[in-house]
Amino acid sequence: MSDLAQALASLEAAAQADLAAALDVSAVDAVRVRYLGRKGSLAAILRGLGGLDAAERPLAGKLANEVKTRVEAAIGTRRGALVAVAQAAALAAERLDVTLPGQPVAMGRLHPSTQVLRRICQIWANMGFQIYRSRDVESDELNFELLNIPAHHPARDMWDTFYTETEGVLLRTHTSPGQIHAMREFHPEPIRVILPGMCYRYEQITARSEIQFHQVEGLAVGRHITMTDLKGTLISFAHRMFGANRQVRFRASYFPFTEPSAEMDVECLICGGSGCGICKQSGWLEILGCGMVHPRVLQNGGYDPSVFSGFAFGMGPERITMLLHRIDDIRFFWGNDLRFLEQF
Ligand code: 2NL
Repeated sequence: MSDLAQALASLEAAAQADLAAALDVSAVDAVRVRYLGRKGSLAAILRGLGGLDAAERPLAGKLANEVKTRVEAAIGTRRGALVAVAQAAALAAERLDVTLPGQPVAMGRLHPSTQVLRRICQIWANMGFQIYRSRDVESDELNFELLNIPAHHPARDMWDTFYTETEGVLLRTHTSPGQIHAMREFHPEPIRVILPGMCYRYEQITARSEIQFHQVEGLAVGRHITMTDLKGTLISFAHRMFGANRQVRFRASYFPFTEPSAEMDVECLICGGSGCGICKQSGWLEILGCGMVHPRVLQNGGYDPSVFSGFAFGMGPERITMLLHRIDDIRFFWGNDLRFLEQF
């Protein structure tokens, strides 16, 4: 019996010494296996219990269990201390330096034609025009007929059209059908609206023409609106958009929905009027089309043309963007080439 007590005492002492020498968690786990494991020292001692007298066995078992509990507790304490040391070391080693410069976030930007579109709309909003939005899918009636462009009329050739498989439903070729919606919504009140939006034309894609592009159209309807209102308002727009000293001229033109019709040019932004490749030596750049709203179109919008008159205009922000930034190919706009887009 005293042999057994002796063996247990020296096991406990050896385990304590090994624990003190264990410098990391895996060394502690090795101590547990060595002394308390199935093939460990304690198990070997317990196997020797069989040779004791039956009377001595309970006391021997009690002694062995006490030693096991103490060694178990010592392992737990040592293990906890080493885990804490390892955590403290990791915290110190991996400390976050909040003063390091951050990873820059890749910033997006607005598409160049969106930037110009918004500038145009801002100028018109400042001049008292309300922004009106309208659908991209339209009826033949609104896109053409109510704008004084009947079927089979030669003027239809001005707009190559994407038709849907539904009879009479198409992609708008200009934002003008939205102007009819606006007139029908607000008549007989006078209106000043600006209509930005995407338009679609069934065309060969080249450096100068795309199958989709934006248009910004404007419309003013009221009593006693005359051609001088049209000219004064559009000249004011041109001065705000291209500079207060820029010369402006109007040339007679034709649109089915206006009479009379005109085109407005500004002095070339590149050469200032002396003539260059951009303005084809003319000194002028065509910026927009305009005119006095045709009486039939006024009527289709719900206004009495003997009381009301109005002017309208339309411009292409992509074309204006090309002139402002000297972009020589319209296909860049929807080509999604970052080398192009990141320049703006
Ligand atoms: C161009 C020419 C223009 C209009 C658009 C318009 C709309 C209604 C009535 C009368 Cl509802 N006119 N719009 C008028 C003249 C010219 O656009 O070349 N745009 C890029």
